[in-house]
Amino acid sequence: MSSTSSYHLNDATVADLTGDGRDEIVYGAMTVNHNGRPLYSSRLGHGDTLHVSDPDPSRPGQEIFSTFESMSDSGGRGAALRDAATGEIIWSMPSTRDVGRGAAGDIDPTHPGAEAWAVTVDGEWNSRAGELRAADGTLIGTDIPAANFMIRWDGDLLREILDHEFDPNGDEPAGRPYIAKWDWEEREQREILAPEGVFSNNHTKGTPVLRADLFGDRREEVIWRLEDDSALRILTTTDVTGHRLRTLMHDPQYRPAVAWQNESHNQPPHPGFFSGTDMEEPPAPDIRYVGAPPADGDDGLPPVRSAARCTAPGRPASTRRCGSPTPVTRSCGTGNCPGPYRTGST
Ligand SMILES: [Ca+2]
Ligand SMILES: [Ca+2]
Ligand SMILES: [Ca+2]
Ligand SMILES: [Ca+2]
Repeated sequence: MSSTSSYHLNDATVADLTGDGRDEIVYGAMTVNHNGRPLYSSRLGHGDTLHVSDPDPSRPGQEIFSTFESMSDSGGRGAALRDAATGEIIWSMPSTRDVGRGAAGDIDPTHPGAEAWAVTVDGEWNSRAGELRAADGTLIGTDIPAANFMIRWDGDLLREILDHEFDPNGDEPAGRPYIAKWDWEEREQREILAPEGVFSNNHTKGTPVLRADLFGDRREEVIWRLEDDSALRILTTTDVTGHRLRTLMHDPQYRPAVAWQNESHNQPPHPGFFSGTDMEEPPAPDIRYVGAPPADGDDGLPPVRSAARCTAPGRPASTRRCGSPTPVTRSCGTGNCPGPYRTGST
């Protein structure tokens, strides 16, 4: 771990990046494999933001968008998108300073996949100057939305901006939160909700108490504290939607993300699939309660999520997938498992 330990971040994400059904931990530039050993280090150094999901569904697997603090460590990269399983840098945003804010989510339906943006110009927490790039790295513009936090709020599948107004020199003890949409034609954000009576947390980060799909309709509720700290208030959207998905809390990557959302430098939770305009319906998650008996035909092992599928003799083509960039030895029925997936038991 010595080669990777100096490249931590202020945030960590739990996700199965290798497709073997076992979670890795992304701790900034350092990614730890499910067995506790380093998977790789991107060697891009420390940074303040981390977004792990599938922002580019045209590329296999997940990608990681993060920003960086030391330009000497990152080689002059203020932010980068990298392959989550290997650390390969796909594209990056140049900068000359600590880039403390960045985000990635689908905010522009005219570009496939999610967009990513960061405060690469002046590094200020509330800057609207930086780079906004499409998932393939195309530079869309240098006007950016707020880069603190995001939410799934209204009826469409795009991501909304969750941020706050904050005057560090004023009398007000905390930030005034708001939700906004990115106007991709005018290239500016427009507020759609500015709730009265509540404050945000965390100084210039301005995060809510929690933001998650609590009520199960794939949109996200947001919890803020009352101005006098006497109670919490849960707000939910009233917008009608024609887009129907399972609750995000059934996604094995999103659910723990709700738990780590408030760890250190808060980050918004992401699912393990692309979420946005023209998204494919995510497959039903293969989950069960701890201690529950296995279902018929279930070998009791975790599902494997990658390219190849396991087609054991005497058994229909399964939705359980067998390929993995990392060789693993696991039971696969009675055989015929391609690639690194080997017949046998652990
Ligand atoms: Ca894994
Ligand atoms: Ca991808
Ligand atoms: Ca997009
Ligand atoms: Ca939306």
